[in-house]
Amino acid sequence: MTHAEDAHGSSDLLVVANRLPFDLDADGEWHRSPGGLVTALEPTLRARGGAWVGWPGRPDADPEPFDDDGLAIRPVPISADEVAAYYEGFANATLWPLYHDVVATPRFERSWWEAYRRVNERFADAAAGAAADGATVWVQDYQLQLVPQMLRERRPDLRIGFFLHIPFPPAELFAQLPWRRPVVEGLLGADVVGFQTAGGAENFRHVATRLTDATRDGAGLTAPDGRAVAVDAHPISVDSSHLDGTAREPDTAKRAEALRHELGDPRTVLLGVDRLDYTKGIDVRLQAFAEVLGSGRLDPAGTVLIQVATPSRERVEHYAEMRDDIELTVGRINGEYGAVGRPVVHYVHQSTPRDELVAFYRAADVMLVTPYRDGMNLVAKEYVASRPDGDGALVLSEFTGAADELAEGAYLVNPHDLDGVADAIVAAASQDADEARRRMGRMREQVLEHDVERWAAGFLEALGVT
Ligand code: ADQ
Repeated sequence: MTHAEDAHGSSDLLVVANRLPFDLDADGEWHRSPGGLVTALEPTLRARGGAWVGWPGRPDADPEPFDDDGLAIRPVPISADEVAAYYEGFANATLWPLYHDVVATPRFERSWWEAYRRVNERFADAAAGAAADGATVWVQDYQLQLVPQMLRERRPDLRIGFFLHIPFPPAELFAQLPWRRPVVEGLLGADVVGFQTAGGAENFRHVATRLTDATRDGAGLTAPDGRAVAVDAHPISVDSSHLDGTAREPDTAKRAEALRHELGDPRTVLLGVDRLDYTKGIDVRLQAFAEVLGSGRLDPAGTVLIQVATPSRERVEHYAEMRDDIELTVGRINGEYGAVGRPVVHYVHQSTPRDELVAFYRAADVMLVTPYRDGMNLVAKEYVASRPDGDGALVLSEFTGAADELAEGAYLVNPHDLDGVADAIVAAASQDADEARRRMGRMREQVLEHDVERWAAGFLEALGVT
C-alpha cells in the first residue's frame, strides 16, 4: 500500500460515539435514531464526507459498513457479554454514579474495567481505519474516555477532540476510581477536551495535574509528552429555532389546548420530562408537589402534574428499584389528593414523539427540572425554546449545567432542600404575567442565541475545523 488513502481511511472528519445515528433491528434493518447530537453534527459531517463510528445498538451484531448520503457509517460490534460489562457495568454502574456525585454507590469491578479497555481499543481501531491522513476525530462521552490516547498511539497525524456530556467530578470523588490514572491519561491523548461547565473543566485540570505529570498552561494543560491540550467549557444546547418554530405552529397550540382540556382545564399544569434515572430527582419533585398540595398552598382541584419518564437502562441495578419507588409515590399522591377520574399526577412511562413533547412544553405553566446532578439538562432548554409567548416558569436545580446559563430567569433550587423546592414550586405557579415575561425573556435570549449548532461549530473551531 503506497497511497495514504489505502493505508488509512478516506474520511476527513469523524465522530466516534457509543451509538451510531442508526439502530439495527433484529431483522438486520437500519432505522434512523435522531438524537440531539445527530441533528447537530449530521449536516457538517455530510458536507465534508464525514464518518460516524459507533455501536449499532444490538449485542453480537456485526453489520457491514455503509454510506448514507455522504455520511460513512462504521459499525463497531459489541458482544452481549461486553454490553453487560463495558456498557451496563463500567459505563453505567461505575462511571455514571461516580461522575454524578455518587448519588448511587459506584461498583468497582476489575472485569468491567477490562471490558471497557477492550471495547475502547476496538473503537480506536475502527476510527484509525476510517480516518484520512491528518483527519479530525471528535470522540464523545464517558463510554469512550480511553479512545483519545489509544487513537493517538495508532495515528499521531490526527487532530483529536473529546467532549464529556456528563459532569466531571471533583478530585475527592474521582480519586475513588481504581483506574483513575489511565482514564486521565486516556483523555490527555486529545488536543481539545471539552466539558459542559467551567467547573467540570477546572476539576479535570486539577485531577490531571495531580495524577499525571501534566502541567497547567494558562487555561489549558501541557500533557506529559509535551503536547498542548486545550481544556474548556463548551455548554451543549438544543435546536432552538426548530423547537421555537414547532411550538408556534397552530397545530401545536391546538394540541396543547386539547391536552389541558383532557386534564380537566386545571388552573396550573406542572410538567416533568426525564429519562427515568436516579440522578434526575423525580422523587424530590413528587415529594415537594405532595407537600404543597398537603399544606393547601396549591389547590389539588386546580393543579395537575404530568411526569413523562422515558424507560432507561432497565437492566442496570438501581433503575428497576427506582422505578418501583416512583410509581409507588405517584400512586400514594393520587390516592391522597386525586379523585375518581381526576388524578393529580399523570405519569407516563413511555418515550414521547418530538412534536407531542413540544405540545406538552407549550401546555405547561411550570417546568420542573430537579436533578441531583446533571451535565447540562437539555429538557430545561427545550422548554424555554418552546415558549414563543414568553410566559411559563422553570424550576431548575442549581446542580445542572443549565443553571450556569439560566440563573437569571429560572427559579433555582437545591434539590436536597425539600422546603426550598416546595417554595419554588409555589412561587413559580403564582408568578404574575410581568414577572413571567421578564424571567422567560432572559432565558429565551440565552437559549435562542446559544443553540446546538453554535455549540458544534464552537467545538470544531477549537479543534481547527472551520
Ligand atoms: P440525558 O441524561 O439523557 O443526557 P437530557 O439532557 O435531559 O438528559 O436529555 C434528554 C433528552 O431526551 C432530551 O432531548 C429530552 O427531550 C429527551 N426525552 C426525555 N424524556 C423523553 C420522553 N419521555 N420522550 C421523548 N423524549 C424524551 C446526557 C447528560 C445531560 C446532557 C445531555 C447532552 O446526562 O446532562 O444535557 O447528555 O449533552
